[in-house]
Amino acid sequence: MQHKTLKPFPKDFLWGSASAAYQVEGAWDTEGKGPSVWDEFVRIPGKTFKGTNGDVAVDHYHRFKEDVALMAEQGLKAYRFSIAWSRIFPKGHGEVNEAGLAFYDALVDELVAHNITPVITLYHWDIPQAIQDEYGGWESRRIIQDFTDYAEVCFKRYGDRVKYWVTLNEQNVFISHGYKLALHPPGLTDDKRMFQANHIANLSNASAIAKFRELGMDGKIGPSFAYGPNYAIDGKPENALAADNSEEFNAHLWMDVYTWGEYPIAVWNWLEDNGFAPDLEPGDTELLKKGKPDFMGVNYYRTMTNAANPLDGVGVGKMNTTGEKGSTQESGLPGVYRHVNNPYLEKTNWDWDIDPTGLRVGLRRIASRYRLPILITENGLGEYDTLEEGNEIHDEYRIDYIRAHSIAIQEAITDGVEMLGYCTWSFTDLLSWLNGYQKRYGFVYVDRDENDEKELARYKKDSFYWYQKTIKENGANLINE
Ligand code: BGP
Repeated sequence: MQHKTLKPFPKDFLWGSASAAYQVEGAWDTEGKGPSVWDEFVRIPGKTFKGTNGDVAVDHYHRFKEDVALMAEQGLKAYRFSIAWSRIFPKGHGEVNEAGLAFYDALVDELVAHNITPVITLYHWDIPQAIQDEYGGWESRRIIQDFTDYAEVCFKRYGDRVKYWVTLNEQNVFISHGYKLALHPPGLTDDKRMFQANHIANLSNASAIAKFRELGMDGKIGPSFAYGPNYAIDGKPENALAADNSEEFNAHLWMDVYTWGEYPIAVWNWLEDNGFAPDLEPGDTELLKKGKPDFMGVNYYRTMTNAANPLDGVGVGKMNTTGEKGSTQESGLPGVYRHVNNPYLEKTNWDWDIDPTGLRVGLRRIASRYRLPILITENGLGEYDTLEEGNEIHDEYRIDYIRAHSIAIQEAITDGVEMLGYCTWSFTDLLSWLNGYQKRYGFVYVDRDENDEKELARYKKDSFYWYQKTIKENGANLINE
């Protein structure tokens, strides 16, 4: 629908930006931190682009004050970051590492002192290696208690200053990449184990939220979900059904469980028919139903376009992690859907469709289906940047991207969607898990690459100033520019 005028952004709209511990902190074995699964996984030859790792990353651990000063200069209203579980519990449970807690205390204090709202992600993919070794991590129900205990320590330590909490980041991604595609730890290709681990992650998510309620925490909590709304390639009914299938298998399978504690009917039926259904134990559904979030955290990068896929059709396809445009292979789920090229959309050099309208579509679908407010916890453009003379970076492509997506948010607000905020990915450049350092997302350029850490100097890109203006005007500049 088209509107004659757009509603303004709410006065307290959180114009923010985001990061994750492993991608920015470095200091991987500093001050008592235990190794996480990523610390080990990146050492396996061939797993990451040019063998990159987060040992140093962009050294945020030591430079967080400089980074927060830049956030303050930009006028950022919110900063979403994750806590590395193995800094707090080096072995995943048991003894707490006070130095780890103190680091995040200092970061939270620094943010609050600069009027930046902290948004804490409890889990952004870096489970302590010790519990992976001890009991198989997400494959054991023991993690439910360990994750809840870890969450409780964080709630109690930071809850006086932190009012926004994210439980699990992109459960759909770390589970599928970890247990089906072997692209993330623990590097498996086993559907049965994947759905089992996923169910246990669902229970862990619900248990942490239930603990938040039980403690009477003052604040809001929810998961961050990687949502790519699904289109059909055309009006052919089989393709429309494939798009519905993909929406069920790639979105409802998680968001229904988060909100209602129930698996979508057609997916559950398929899981049972194929022998992949996770073990449901007595009390599971009750626990899942206690996990209703206060908001849906949404990480939006792209839409997916679908066509029918026969039972002997396309399965797993290679992803583009090199930045060679056009190197992504087609993928799908045989008998369910096939992701196909959308000829209407421009793509990034990593073959991700650029689709601001898709964001509006997605926000509306979530608002209507789940009746929850939405916090965009990630959205941004991963591209090559060029450092030019005078340490300038002219990233007008990123400005265009963020502007277009911000307008889509404003349109969704005008459609009636309740929006809490918009955290772009990312504030500084950082390590892209599989794509090295050359795929950049930040407002702030960090001078390092795959081969050389250099001085890790920070330089403001043109997008830094553009977002600064947007925040200052609370988005009033967007449609007039
Ligand atoms: C999300 C992750 C982020 C970030 C982002 C960009 O899936 O939550 O941690 O990495 O995607 O993805 P990439 O780094 O693969 O370009």
